Amino acid sequence: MNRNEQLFERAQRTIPGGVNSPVRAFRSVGGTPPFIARARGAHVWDADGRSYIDLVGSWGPMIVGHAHPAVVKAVQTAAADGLSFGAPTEAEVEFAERIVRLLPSIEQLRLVSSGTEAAMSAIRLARGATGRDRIIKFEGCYHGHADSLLVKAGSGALTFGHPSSAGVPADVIRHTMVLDYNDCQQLEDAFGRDGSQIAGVIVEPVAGNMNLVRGSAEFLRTLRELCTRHGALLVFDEVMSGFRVALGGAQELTGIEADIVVLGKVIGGGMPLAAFGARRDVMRHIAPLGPVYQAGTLSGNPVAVACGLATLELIERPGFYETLARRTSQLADGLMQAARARGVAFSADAVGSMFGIYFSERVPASYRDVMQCDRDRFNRFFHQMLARGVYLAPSAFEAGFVSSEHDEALIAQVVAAASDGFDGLA
Ligand code: KE4
Repeated sequence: MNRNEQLFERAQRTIPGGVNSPVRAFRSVGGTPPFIARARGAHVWDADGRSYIDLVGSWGPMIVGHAHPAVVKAVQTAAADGLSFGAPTEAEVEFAERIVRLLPSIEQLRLVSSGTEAAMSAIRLARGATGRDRIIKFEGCYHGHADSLLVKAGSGALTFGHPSSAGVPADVIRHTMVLDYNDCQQLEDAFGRDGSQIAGVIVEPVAGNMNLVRGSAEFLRTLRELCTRHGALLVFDEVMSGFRVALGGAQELTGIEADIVVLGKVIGGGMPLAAFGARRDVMRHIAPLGPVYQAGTLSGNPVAVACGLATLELIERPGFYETLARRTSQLADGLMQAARARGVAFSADAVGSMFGIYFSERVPASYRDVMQCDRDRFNRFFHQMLARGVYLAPSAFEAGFVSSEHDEALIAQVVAAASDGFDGLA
């Protein structure tokens, strides 16, 4: 057994599945996950010393690459002054002011430690601010593992969700309605029927948890109009798309302004830091100002905030997003050309520096489309790429991520590995 296999066997004795987050266990792609020993720039190294071009980027946070010197220095400096105080700090104020400047729809925000916590708090805020209970989410969208959001759709029609996890009582999710992503008619029907009871709608405006699926302009516009008309709050879950698809996130890209924005991943630069924010008239409901309780021992942790601030500093540099988007498009186009040259049914899409790869003739526009993609071929391709030193997300239903450290030579290297990988599929 190699070191990864030894560690995986050992890990499974004391950690469920050997991992601290299920997708890391490689259960959908099979095989043994590399245990990462270190990372720098666009590369990670496993316990056997093998290096990989990393296209997972810790599932999104590492937009400036791993162990960026300026980020590491900021973390080391902050850590040397203490790890946690449970008290306000100047850095949190600076951080909040920067987010408010970059995302005009947010006048105030609250920092938390994970995207799950941010999304959970946003739902509670929508309910508290409107005095209503019902929420709408969409099949294929993931908003962390809070009970009321761990719900998958029943059929595509207007339906009340069924728990997608044991341990979630039916009466916890009876207020959660699950609709089909990008289906405007279902939205019209739901609001037509229950509009006055809907506290909010939570959506990934650019979905990345059913693989990459773009929210259509009509869908997002309809969402915005219906929420406004019925007094429901539109919650953009931008944990993945925030500061990833553009500096202003999906709100900039789509021109649609949300009532509450959920953030995570990039804003923490790889450390436990997430946030939810809104206009002042919404945030005034949050304790200690208002009756919606929300709290956290490590919320706004000074070391995590230092990491986030250093990352936000770097992504504001002129041309950062244009270069990222260009490189990511080069990757998507290169993969499609390689597949086409080998007669492999394959498509790819890129939104900013998020990308999706699909073993299907066309880019999916819905959860149903995604389910038609050839998952087995993806799994075989995944291992072809891993064997050639390219680390893709270990699931056919996840997006990939390019960082500023993925230069054109590395993009070309990934495309070359894919060409061999497509050959290997044949
Ligand atoms: P966390 O609690 O994992 O920080 O964030 C939850 C979350 C909320 N909203 C969106 C849009 C998200 O993508 C996520 C987390 N994304 C997954 C990747 N698909 C994290 C990876 C994992 O679960 O290990």
